[in-house]
Amino acid sequence: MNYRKGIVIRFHSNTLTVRDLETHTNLECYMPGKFKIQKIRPIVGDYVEYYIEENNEFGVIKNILPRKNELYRPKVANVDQVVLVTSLKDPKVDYIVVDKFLVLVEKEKLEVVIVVNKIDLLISPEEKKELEEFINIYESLYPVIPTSKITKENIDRIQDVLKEKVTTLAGLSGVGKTSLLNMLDPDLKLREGEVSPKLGRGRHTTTFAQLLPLKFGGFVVDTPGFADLALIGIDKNEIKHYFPEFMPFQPYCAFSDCSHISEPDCAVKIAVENEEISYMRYKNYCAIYKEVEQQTNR
Ligand SMILES: Nc1nc2c(ncn2[C@@H]2O[C@H](COP(=O)(O)OP(=O)(O)OP(=O)(O)O)[C@@H](O)[C@H]2O)c(=O)[nH]1
Ligand SMILES: [Mg+2]
Ligand SMILES: [Zn+2]
Repeated sequence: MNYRKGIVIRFHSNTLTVRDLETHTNLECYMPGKFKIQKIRPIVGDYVEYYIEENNEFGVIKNILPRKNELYRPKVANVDQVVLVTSLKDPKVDYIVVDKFLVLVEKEKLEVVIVVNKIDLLISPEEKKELEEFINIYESLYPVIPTSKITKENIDRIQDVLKEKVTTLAGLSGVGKTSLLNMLDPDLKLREGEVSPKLGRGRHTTTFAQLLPLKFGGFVVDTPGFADLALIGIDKNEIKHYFPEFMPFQPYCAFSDCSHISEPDCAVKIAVENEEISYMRYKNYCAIYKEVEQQTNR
């Protein structure tokens, strides 16, 4: 039997859509009962071996190949990177939301690229300064790409980032994730939402996860936006490891298990005072630490 290789891009009630890795065409496949018995269920992003039944236009899943990784929200396998989309106006995304998200991404050991969208809305000197500050804080840690749907700034750079990779888009509702994809590949014709003026945030326009094949190669998951992020399954003592800028200073703290919160002779706190670590990031670290601590004590 000659098996073909494909990637699961979508689910239906009884079948799943598999995109063949060689022909780049889609085929509806079903799973033989044994997968359910073994409790293995393919998820979007899974690489599968399948065959086409004789006289049948359907495919049959033969084997699910081992996963490189598995994201839970959205449920996707084999993700190469996460693109975190954010904005400084309409909606004004709080830095702590960005930092919470980065903690989760670091925990999963995923590559991340930060996109600051809607920069066309930043007109006043204060707004422009805020963008500058944002870039200053984050670009030493992660790639940061400022973009706009209106001016089309840096859209080519986003394309380079997404090309030939499996990417999950993430970010608060209304920051323009879907808009960015429509700009990159108008054939996708995804539904964009309006930011509700009352709430100053979007309306969760995108509601289900599927892998979208990009015309220039690669796949992207256009995740529904979230309103806030819950830090579930995280220990307060591991959070410091997800702030990469703390690493060079950590060995010089007086206590080897220093949490950098209230211990004396903390090299991280000294680095914050000397402006070698961003005060904003440190403040958010403390807030995230306390939030997780409260959760666990409840
Ligand atoms: N001014 C401006 N508006 C934008 C930009 N990008 C997107 N928008 C608008 O912002 C609104 C929300 O955009 P979406 O692309 O639906 O946002 P989303 O992140 O996909 O939202 P969810 O699907 O709810 O998570 C739409 O009205 C877009 O037209 C931009 O760069 N500048
Ligand atoms: Mg969307
Ligand atoms: Zn310390």
